[in-house]
Amino acid sequence: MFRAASHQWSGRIARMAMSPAQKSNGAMPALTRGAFALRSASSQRILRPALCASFHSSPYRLSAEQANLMKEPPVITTETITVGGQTYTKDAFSNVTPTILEKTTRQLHLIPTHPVAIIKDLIASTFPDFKHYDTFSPVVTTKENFDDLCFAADHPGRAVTDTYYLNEKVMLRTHTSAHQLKVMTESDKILVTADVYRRDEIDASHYPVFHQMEGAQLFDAKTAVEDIKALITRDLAAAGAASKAIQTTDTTVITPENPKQAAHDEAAMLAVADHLKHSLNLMIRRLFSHEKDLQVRWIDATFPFTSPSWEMEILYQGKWLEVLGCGVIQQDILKNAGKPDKIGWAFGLGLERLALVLFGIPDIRLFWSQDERFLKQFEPSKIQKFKPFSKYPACIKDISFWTPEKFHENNFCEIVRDVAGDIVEDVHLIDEFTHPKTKKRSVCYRINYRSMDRNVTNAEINELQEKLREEVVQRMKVDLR
Ligand code: FA5
Ligand code: MG
Repeated sequence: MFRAASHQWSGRIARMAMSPAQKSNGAMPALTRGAFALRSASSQRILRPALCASFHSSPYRLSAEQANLMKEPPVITTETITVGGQTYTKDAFSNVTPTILEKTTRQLHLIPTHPVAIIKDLIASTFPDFKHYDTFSPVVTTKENFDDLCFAADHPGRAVTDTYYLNEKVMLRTHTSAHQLKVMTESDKILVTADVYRRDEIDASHYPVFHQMEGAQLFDAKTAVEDIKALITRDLAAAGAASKAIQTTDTTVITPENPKQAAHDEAAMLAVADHLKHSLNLMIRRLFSHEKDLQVRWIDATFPFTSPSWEMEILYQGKWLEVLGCGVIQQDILKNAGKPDKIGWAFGLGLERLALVLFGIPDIRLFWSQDERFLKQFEPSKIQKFKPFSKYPACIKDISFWTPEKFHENNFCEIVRDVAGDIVEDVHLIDEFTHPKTKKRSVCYRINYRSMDRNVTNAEINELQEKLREEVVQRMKVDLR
């Protein structure tokens, strides 16, 4: 299975950092490859409005009209990409594909009967006095997604292998944190829900488009300790309905690897960290109030925009499933938001990951199903366990090739996705070796084809596999074995 996990943005991941500039990868999708030749002075230009109309009170907030524009089919030409009523000039960074852009029109978190929206509402109800934004455009600048959040220039998250770029300066957000700075200037208690996009691996809990909810709460740095004590006491008194059957383990300690920030008073930071974990534990207890024997644990993490940082994991089907990342906000971000005298926490959680557990949905692809047997099972504000429709047989195919010099698994995955879409259940690396003489590396990937809603025929899959073999040769310039 692909285990690059570069989006975990964690210090635990020892992957070489490469910026897109360093790593202008040769294996770009067919529709964008031509863009390399088209790079010119004009490619520096970004955000050329195609439909100027009434958009602009805030570039961050979609008006009702803009939300409707998100539903218009995006258009990719050899020179431009039009999405959400805006046209962007392509350049060497442009790697977003039609399959992915089409997803920007779906807005699952805004469909009240969809599990992603149901879970969004349930979580939001546990943060009742937070200001909730859920209609921000998925198109953001690299400044918003990375620079404003203290990402180093060579952070792996910026690589074209990991992120969908419209062009050098404009991209599909990879996390809801891209809106943190802006919304924190507006309020001290915020939630942001949105669709996010990542070039990632393919399996039952990873999908290139998913939904996150961001939360943040700020306190006056001087009175944080007392204020938080009062808040926690109040919450615990009111927490009667939350499940006590959940077993939560937290063995994390503040260490130099996951440190307090120099700008912070220790007592205030510890109070904020306490309130953060308390709020998220309470949210989980409320959300899973009917669940028996749920096991939850806290582990250390690293994010450029928080310190100390943690992740929460839930034991699901015998494995620890990471559901959220969080931490104490970097003080520089609060300074830039015009709030230097505050201290605060932030979290970002994966809505599908929680929905997998809550609704018992076995595969993340199902969230994108248009099949009524899926969609008709859910009602607003209600948690009901998913009733699987019959599991259709899998069809397994292997593909082996000599890797090119700049091979990245995410590029291969992208081609699989483009050719076969949601019919692919997962992709595993099952074999690799390096030729002793030529030093060339050979890989063998196993592709598990299985439709969620119908039987697939061997002939149909053979055709897809053949197409995949052709595309892999053409786009990645590899030799098949
Ligand atoms: C982030 O995205 C941080 N922005 C979270 C954060 C916010 C940290 C604020 C601190 C403060 P991460 O890459 O770990 O972190 O993703 C957060 C969550 O998104 C994960 O815990 C997981 O639940 C979900 N997630 C990540 N990748 C995928 C994927 N490919 N498919 C589905 N869910 C995913
Ligand atoms: Mg993570």
